[in-house]
Amino acid sequence: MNKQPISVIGMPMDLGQGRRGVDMGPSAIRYAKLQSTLEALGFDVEDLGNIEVPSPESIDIGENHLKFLSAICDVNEHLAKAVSNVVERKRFPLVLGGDHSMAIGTIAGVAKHYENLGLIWYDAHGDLNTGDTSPSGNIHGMPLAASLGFGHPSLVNIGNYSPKVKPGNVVLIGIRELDKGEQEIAREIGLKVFTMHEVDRLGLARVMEEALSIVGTGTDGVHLSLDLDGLDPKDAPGVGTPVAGGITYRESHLALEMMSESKLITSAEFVEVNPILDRENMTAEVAVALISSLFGKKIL
Ligand code: B3U
Ligand code: MN
Ligand code: MN
Repeated sequence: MNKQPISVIGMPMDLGQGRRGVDMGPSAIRYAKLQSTLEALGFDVEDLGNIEVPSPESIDIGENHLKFLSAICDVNEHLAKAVSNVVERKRFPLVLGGDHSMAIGTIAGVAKHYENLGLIWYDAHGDLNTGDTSPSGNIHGMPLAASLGFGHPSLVNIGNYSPKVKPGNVVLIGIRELDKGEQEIAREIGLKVFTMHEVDRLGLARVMEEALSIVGTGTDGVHLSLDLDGLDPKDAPGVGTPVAGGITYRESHLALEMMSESKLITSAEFVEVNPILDRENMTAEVAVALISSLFGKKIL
């Protein structure tokens, strides 16, 4: 078989935001038949189980502008090691979440294996806050900033190195909500942000062509960090912070199909699935459908 084997890791993280239930995201995605779907596409798939994450009720919240900082750092160190092991074994890391603060760990585990990692951030939000700019203190609004080297030193230095990615190797897609501090940092470091304005104006196909050309130039790997709230809440209702006016189900399939055709993607995570807020596991099923497209499912 010439298809790269896949290793699934669950990250039942729900310390990075305020709404309970996103810790059940990995179970919901597995229940939506992730493994058998990928096996039917011809992949060797192993499921490494979940990283252990304490429940928010059992630990101290700590400082209000960086809620659960210490526990989030601990579990992200564990995730980074698990992900790094998968890359060392030449398998494709597919990480299931879990709130988006886990991306700090996933990316820490991946990026040290690449000189120049590209990064696609598919999300309604920029996740570019730091403890100083965040309106909520929720760390799931900070992982892209941390991966770029901005924010609290303990978040920035997960895996003992920083930064994980360079601004010129990053694209954001689907963005429609940015806090003031996030706008400032995005402008300051010249991030390529495809907001919903560009999606509507250019069409998703053109946005993806441009995005893939940016992350595919001068890089030696590309990580996909896909927050299900990047999709429109009508298509993916089971998320903690839905924002109207998002990327549709169909457009998202096209996006993932184009990523598959590009053969650029070397690791991926699908995050923020919250079964408690969902309707009949719809959002987890959307995640599995999109994962199938990423791994080359064709209609004909
Ligand atoms: N930007 C806001 C809201 C938010 C970020 N990410 C999500 N929501 N999912 C914040 O709290 O940083
Ligand atoms: Mn996010
Ligand atoms: Mn989001």
